[in-house]
Amino acid sequence: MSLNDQIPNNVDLSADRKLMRALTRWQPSYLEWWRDMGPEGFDEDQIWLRTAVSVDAGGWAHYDHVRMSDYRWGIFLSEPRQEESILFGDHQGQPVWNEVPGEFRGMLRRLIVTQADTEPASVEQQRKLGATAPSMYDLRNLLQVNVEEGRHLWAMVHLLHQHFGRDGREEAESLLQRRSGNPDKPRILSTFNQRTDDWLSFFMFTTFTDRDGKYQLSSLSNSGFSPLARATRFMLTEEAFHLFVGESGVDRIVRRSAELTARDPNGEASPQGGVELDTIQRYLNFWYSSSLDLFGTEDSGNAADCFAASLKARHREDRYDDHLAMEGCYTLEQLQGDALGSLEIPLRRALNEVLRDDYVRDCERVVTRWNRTIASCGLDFRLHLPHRRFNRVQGLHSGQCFSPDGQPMEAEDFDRRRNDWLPSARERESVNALMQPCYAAGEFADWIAPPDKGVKGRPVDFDYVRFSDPKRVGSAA
Ligand code: BYC
Ligand code: FE
Ligand code: FE
Repeated sequence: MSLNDQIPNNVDLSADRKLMRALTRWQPSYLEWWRDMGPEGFDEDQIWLRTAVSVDAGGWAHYDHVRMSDYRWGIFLSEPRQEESILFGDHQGQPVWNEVPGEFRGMLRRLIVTQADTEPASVEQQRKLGATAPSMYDLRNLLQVNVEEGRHLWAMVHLLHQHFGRDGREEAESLLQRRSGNPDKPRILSTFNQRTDDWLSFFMFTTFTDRDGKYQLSSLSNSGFSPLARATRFMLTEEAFHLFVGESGVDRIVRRSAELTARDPNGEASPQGGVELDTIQRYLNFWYSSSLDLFGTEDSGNAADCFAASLKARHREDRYDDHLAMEGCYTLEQLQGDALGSLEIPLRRALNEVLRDDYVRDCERVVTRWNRTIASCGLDFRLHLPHRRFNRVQGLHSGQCFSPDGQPMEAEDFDRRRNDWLPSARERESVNALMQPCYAAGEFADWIAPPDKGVKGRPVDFDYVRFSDPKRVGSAA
């Protein structure tokens, strides 16, 4: 089979011999990485997966049972918009670029590599989760997310190979060499070196960290560099599912915890085999604060430069009247001495924070939905987002201690309260102890409620996974 057949694409791959050659060389390394670092233990099983086969709004994905080891990752760019001109920044109004502008080569490469690096990182973080899937439905969703993050890596590597020559090929190799959490060759961004060993972490990650992905991709989707804009626009259509997995996954845990809490004589979920609502809050605090770090520094020259270069816009840049962002200031709150003070910076330097503002609002909506579920079980307990200063390790508020409501505090006081606000090692162990596989069609682990409906019109008890070894169904192997 030729590479062109192996890689579904709409970039006329077969016509570009040089690109074909580069990708043909990279593909074996990718497959080796996938075998070593991709989802563990399901190579021979048939999973009901969607595969991107075109960019048609109506039917871009094909759903079928696929043997994991036969999965094919495609390369797709959204169709160009007609008569496209650059929407924002110093090059506003000029025709979009189809080639890399020489003066922005370094900046663009850095953006693409940073984006690319997160994709395999997340697959590595999720490598072992299949062994403890709470259901066949959830196992299928995990593997769906994994193959799509793999495809996102392909999308970025395609850009590196096509537009960055030898540097691009070297970067593409390095993307397969770094490893999440490895102190010698870590992934680039902080959150992507954290462990996601349990399904509560996985659902928090897909809620909060994939949502950073949505906002970063959204701001790249108007890039003046058209191939990046078109690649990220198509990635966003897949991202929606990852966010659904996270938001609905946490919601189902919350529902079960609330039901068990309401039923328990002492109002606790854990004696009933569930996750405590307090524990869910602490996991939320951890993943949300870590994901806030992914937006970079509040006062950022990089962000200003990328916007000026018309490479990285704001979320839904088309909403704005002024696409230059030269006028106006942004006021940041910052610790000055012992007290909070304000700091005014030019709008362009504040664009990381502007993007974070949109993200925070979106997260608030999600938490409101989870709280509705708790209320429907008759409990007064409510989840909430911690303040954006809480537990930050990047930017203006890093290296300082703030309570979840954003008040400055002494490091010793923070350490004393740490286990009230963030999951302790013991708490992680107790969550991990709940994680036992439940692989029979239509059955679910006790700590999570079933979903309302199945995938793409299929019932909840559909055989989303056909195990090559039928003994695995129902076994706690
Ligand atoms: N950890 O001005 P600064 C996704 C670095 S997620 C470590 O603050 P800038 C996905 C920064 O790189 C979306 N380092 O930052 C989700 C810089 O280093 P250098 C991923 C960090 O550049 C789930 C230095 O600190 N996409 O797709 O304005 C599953 C100071 O720079 C961190 C993107 O991120 C951190 N948290 O903004 C799968 C889009 N934060 O270069 C996938 C591309 C900052 O001086 N990336 N640093 O050595 C960007 O737009 C920007 O690089 C960032 C940072 C927004 C990340
Ligand atoms: Fe992705
Ligand atoms: Fe994602």
